[in-house]
Amino acid sequence: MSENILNKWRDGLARTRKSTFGRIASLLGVTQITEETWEDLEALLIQADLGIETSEAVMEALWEREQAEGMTRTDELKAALREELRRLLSAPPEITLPASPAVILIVGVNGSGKTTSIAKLGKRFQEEGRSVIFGAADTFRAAAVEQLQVWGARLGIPVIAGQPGGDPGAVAYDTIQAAQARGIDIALIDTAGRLHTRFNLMEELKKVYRVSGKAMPGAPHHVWLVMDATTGQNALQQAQAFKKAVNVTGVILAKLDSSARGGMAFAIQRELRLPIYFAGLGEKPDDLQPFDPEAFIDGILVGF
Ligand SMILES: Nc1nc2c(ncn2[C@@H]2O[C@H](COP(=O)(O)OP(=O)(O)OP(=O)(O)O)[C@@H](O)[C@H]2O)c(=O)[nH]1
Ligand SMILES: [Mg+2]
Repeated sequence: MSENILNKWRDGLARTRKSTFGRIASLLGVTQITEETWEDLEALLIQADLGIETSEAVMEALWEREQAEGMTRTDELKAALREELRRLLSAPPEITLPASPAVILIVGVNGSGKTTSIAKLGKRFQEEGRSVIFGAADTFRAAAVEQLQVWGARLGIPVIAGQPGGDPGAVAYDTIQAAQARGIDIALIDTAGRLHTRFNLMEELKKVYRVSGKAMPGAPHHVWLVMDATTGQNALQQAQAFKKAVNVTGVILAKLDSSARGGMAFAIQRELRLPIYFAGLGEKPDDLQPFDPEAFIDGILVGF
């Protein structure tokens, strides 16, 4: 990986590194491991947003290693922790584009970063030489359509929009048809933010999903859930609800740069069993980076 990209990860993860994981680094200096070390470490992992289950799994793995390897010093424990954390993360699979257009539906709660992530994805796909179309199926707010249109104009990406207050399923349908008619490679469909607990809105999302399949058998080919890294453990419950409603195939973990507790990435992989395709490391278009476990670990644990 280029030094430039590694630095982007380090900059983006500075808050997480300096707060929770920084405290872990100070805890695991060069002393003897005591009962207190274990207690403090578990509390800090939970604070870092690994979630209780994932924190416990890490602690168990470390206890076993303490026995098996006869660890007595905190610096040995620190090295073991880095390895165990790394083992929790996998690189995402290569993004398959099984049809033309490949249809990607973007979902998530309000304000998680969906529309911005779509713009960033559009730019990235274009730079890879693929043609892109945006579908503004967030018909809830007129400003939402405008936001996507502004990005579309800036990037030279066509935007299909419906009537304000109109049927989001119809916009998805029209977007897929337009993509087919124009021979476009990738259709990115934006949806309105919705709370996972709102029954009607989740039903509406299911409808957008079904209607996409009517416009083109097999669509949507991907459903990416945009998660806000600053939300904390609530985000896991939200994700479970979205998984139940539509076939979520992966996560975009946005706003890692705004979060002091980037440990959610571990819980997403271990508890939700979803790949993280991209991480949002800032607001600029090229701040959306393919998720890279090595760069992530390096970014949160510099000095380990
Ligand atoms: N720092 C930072 N800000 C981000 C990132 N992604 C999105 N944002 C900001 O988060 C805010 C909300 O982003 P949107 O893309 O509008 O979120 P949304 O999910 O489309 O919101 P709704 O459509 O209202 O549900 C904006 O101010 C974005 O600039 C990120 O990775 N880092
Ligand atoms: Mg939006």
